[in-house]
Amino acid sequence: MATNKVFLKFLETQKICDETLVNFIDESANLCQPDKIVLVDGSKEQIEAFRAEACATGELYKLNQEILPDCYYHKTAVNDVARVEGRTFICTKEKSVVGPTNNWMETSEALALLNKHYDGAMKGRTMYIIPYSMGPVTSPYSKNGIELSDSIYVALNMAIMTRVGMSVLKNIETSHEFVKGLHAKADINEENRYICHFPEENLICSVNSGYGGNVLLGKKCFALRIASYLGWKEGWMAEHMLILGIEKDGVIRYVSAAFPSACGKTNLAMLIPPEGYIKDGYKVWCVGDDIAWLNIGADGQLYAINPENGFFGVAPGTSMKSNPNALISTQKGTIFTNVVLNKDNDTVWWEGLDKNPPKNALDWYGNPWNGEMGTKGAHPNSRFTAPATNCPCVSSEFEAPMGVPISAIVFGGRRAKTAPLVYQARDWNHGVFVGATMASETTAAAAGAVGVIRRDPMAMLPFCGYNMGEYFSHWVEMGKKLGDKAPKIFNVNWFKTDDEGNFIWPGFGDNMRVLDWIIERATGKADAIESPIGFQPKAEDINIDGLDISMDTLESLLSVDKATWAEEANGIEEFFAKFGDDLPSELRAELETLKKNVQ
Ligand code: OXD
Ligand code: MN
Repeated sequence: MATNKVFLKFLETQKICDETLVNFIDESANLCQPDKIVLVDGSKEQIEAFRAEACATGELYKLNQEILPDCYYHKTAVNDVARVEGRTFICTKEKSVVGPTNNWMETSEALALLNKHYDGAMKGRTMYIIPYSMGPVTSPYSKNGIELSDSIYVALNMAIMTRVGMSVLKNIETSHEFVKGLHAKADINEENRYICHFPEENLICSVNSGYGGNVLLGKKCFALRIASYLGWKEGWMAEHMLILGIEKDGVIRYVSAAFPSACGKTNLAMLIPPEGYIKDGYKVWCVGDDIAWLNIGADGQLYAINPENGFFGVAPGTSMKSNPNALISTQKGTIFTNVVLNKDNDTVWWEGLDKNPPKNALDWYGNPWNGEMGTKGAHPNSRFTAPATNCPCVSSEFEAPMGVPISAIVFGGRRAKTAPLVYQARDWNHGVFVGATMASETTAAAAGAVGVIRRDPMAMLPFCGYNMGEYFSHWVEMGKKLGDKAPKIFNVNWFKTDDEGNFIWPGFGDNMRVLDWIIERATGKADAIESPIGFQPKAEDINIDGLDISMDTLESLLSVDKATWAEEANGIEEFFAKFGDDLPSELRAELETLKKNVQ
């Protein structure tokens, strides 16, 4: 490909010398043909200038700086409001690498297709070079990325969600290691929208979208899909997990937890313990709300870092009641996307924030709106992009280069009847089975049949960058390496319902009561009873002081019905059949044990 002398000169003046990087920028610029290239240096001055420019073009709207300092509002195209799993591909030379749960495209075919859409896509636009680090810049577990994007919104969001700037560029110049990402908004045509991952080439390509999950390439694309592949090759794990620390008697123990979407991960990560617990000195510290990179440390224990630097949270339902720490996190330096814009005072609103919707507002389409119109003002997937350091309970270990030691891994789903409030896997391999068989049932709130089970192993179904059969084997292998230092594995279900369909467990801060038992078990202090599906607490070991829950109700929350679990085992068998010979024998053996135990 011909080189573009003007851009190459620019790279020279910026001291960008790494050959792969120079070629990547040069080739991308020649293909997309931007008018201008700007290097994102992460400085305050540059961020300010970007904000002003984005406001001038209407891409951002400056909110009330007295109430919401450094906060801005953005609206996406109406056809571009969520991740698009159907248009998300893992591209490899051989199909077998991606397994039965991913969309696949052959590498050269995908590149040819993408090149057609990138051709001239940045004409008249600016291409931003965004050097970013997933994880603290000084951590040996962190990884570098370069995103080339023609969206100033992407540049500003990446500067919140990741560590962006010259220190990352310096790292790349010495390590020569980075993941390439190319994003062009093009004309936001959903028929030509592609989110493609090339784990064998360390490359991510996104075109025809401006929505966060599709274009903030550090998040799902790199930190989960590419990173899970890298972890498989390099002996670590990239997981869709929150990380939290529980402080008790001055000691902090860390838990990582995986839940499918809409199961309250951000709420759990920032939980405020019940009053009695606070009096007893308990505190919860948030290390991360979405992604954990797990490495085995020099002492043989499992350590977690959060590769992100911010929260890309769902706004609707976030309130002072459901998650005060998340709401407080959004009160400065935040970009709000597709929420309601209150025209009376230039603030924002969304369903579930409070009971006072604005009287004179614009809904997420940009149309005049007030709370009495009977329509939703904010898109259900409207978001806030907030700096993690805003969070009142952010962990002091948030920047720790070696991460935090994990005592327990928790899996969970939304099950109306099957799964009890909590149980512990008998050992690591059983825990892998528990994670691999994770599922959520559809609720009446969503269109379609109620109670349909969607299996979502380790909450990674849309995010695993390779064959999930191999992914399960990788989990088994990690357990062998960890040996008796492996964290204990648990399953929770906050969503059991009574016969009228009401949730029995209060959830939110009261989930602390279950985490408390988990930590006691993980540190060998609490008792348990053996049930057909694993270890369970004695009812008296779950503290229900101050709760309006009887001992009988608690017993029913903890109960395991063998007939229901026999059906569950059949469902698991059907799901496992997808993986054929790629399913590790250890998981087959666990299924046989379950079948025997629930006979
Ligand atoms: C998700 C998210 O979709 O975190 O899981 O945005
Ligand atoms: Mn997520």
